[in-house]
Amino acid sequence: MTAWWKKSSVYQIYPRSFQDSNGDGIGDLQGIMQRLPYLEKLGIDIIWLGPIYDSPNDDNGYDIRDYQKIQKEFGSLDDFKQLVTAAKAHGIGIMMDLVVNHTSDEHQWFEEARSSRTSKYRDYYIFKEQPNNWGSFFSGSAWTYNEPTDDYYLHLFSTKQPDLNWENSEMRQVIYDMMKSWLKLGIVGFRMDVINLIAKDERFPDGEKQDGELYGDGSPYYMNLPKVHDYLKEMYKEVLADGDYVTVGETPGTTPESASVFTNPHDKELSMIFTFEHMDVDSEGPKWHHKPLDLVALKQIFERWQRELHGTGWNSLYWNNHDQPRVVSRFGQDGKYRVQSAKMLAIALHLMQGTPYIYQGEEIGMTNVDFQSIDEYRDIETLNYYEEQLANGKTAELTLQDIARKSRDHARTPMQWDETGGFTTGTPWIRMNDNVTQINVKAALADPNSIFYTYQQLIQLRKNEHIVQHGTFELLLKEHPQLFVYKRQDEQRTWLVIANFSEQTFAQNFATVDVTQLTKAIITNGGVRIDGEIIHIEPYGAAVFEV
Ligand code: TEU
Ligand code: CA
Repeated sequence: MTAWWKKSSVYQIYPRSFQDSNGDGIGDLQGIMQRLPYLEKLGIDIIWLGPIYDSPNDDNGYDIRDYQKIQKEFGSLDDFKQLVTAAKAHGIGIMMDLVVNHTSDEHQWFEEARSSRTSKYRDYYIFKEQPNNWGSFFSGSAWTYNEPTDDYYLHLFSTKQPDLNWENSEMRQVIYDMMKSWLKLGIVGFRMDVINLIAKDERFPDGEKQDGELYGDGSPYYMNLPKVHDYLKEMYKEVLADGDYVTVGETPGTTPESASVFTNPHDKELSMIFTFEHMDVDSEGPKWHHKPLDLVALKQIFERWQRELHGTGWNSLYWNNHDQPRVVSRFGQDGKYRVQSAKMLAIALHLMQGTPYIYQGEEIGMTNVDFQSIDEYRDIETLNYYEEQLANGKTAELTLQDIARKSRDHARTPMQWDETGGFTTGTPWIRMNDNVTQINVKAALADPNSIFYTYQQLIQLRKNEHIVQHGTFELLLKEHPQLFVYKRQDEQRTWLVIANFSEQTFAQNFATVDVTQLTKAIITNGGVRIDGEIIHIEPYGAAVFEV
């Protein structure tokens, strides 16, 4: 029997930016409920709900103050229960974000831990007399001095996100109980934030330092350590074993080889993981250092993941999430070819094997934002980077150029529901994209040729077609710098997927495919035409054919 989530498509909601129901400018649970009919129309099976727990919002909910409480801006526990029930009535399951690599520094555990060396919560966190040289993901040292106990605590992310100590079995048990209490409310699973960072090398060695860098790279000592697998197996046994849940681990720095350890069904760790390899393809070193997309490299990455996990584990497929710039602006073209390239990107991704994730607004082709100054940004990673660069003597102008490409805030502006916004009656917590007048849900639903309906079709293909769920993947034209072409094949059928990542036009023939036999496209953006033995591919054209 195929696991149910192998036919499912997931829709990610960033609660702060999806729908405000009470005019305070912040999205909320009642707002999400209002939009369930829209999500049902799109056809998705699962909502991945960004963190909605009580939080001081240093990192928009990824800094949790109380795992058992709903953040008051988002509503109440009753609202949450209502949402789970209402979503179910629309055929949608709720997957919660689980953030257990760290808590907020305002979590009661940490407040007690930092106040006395004899607190029982001391050992829930990681305190050291001397910091090592690790840098934090959000700039600066990964260690902050704690005055009351005259030592330092570890935070791989912001100073307000102290890392939990997974060596502590009592702490682990409390986390497992917390997870069970949410599962009891009827959610279908968890998306686990940086779950491959929870185990640390207990020696806490300095990391290697590049010339000119302030901090060492600690990742070999906290990324994918063997103990992560012990913890995940334990978690599975304690929490997940007696239900048919879906789990996805967010795992930066993971290769296909380690991914099959996380996701093979025998080891009982996770249903699937998020890779970052295809997200790193347009940067050199740190994410801010841009380089142009190398399609050949991107195709190689997809091919490796598709091949390595086929039959051994399970892939997740994504272009966007709340940490990434908008894909149509990044790997597509958000001007003249916006609609065409957004559909092309959707087809290229959704025809591969794995469970696809659609980030809010992707289905209508939302773009990056033309932020005017640093004051318009809200994200802590962005703001810290800006300050750090300026302190290091880089100009504001150059720093803003980096930020304009990669800031996480591109993903976090309000969902564009209609030509006036439709997100809030008040002032949104982060500005709306000016192009809302053209790009919005209302317009998308009214246009039968919109990007929305391509996503709707792709979601149905995923649900219904064995070849999409289980077929093999074979990359064609490996060295072609603009065309992404692959075959899917199962016992019965062969499909050919063609996607043009450029503004160029191609007249292509194939050594291994009899083009004259290709029939009507299964799905297309209209940019591919067959003429005898030649396939004509227009700018950003994409189509899928049965061979
Ligand atoms: O992101 C983890 C992660 O790897 C980030 O550092 C990522 O590299 C960065 O956002 C890219 O710019 C997760 C969450 O998705 C993110 O929103 C949180 O800020 C982070 O964990 C800490 O909880
Ligand atoms: Ca609100």
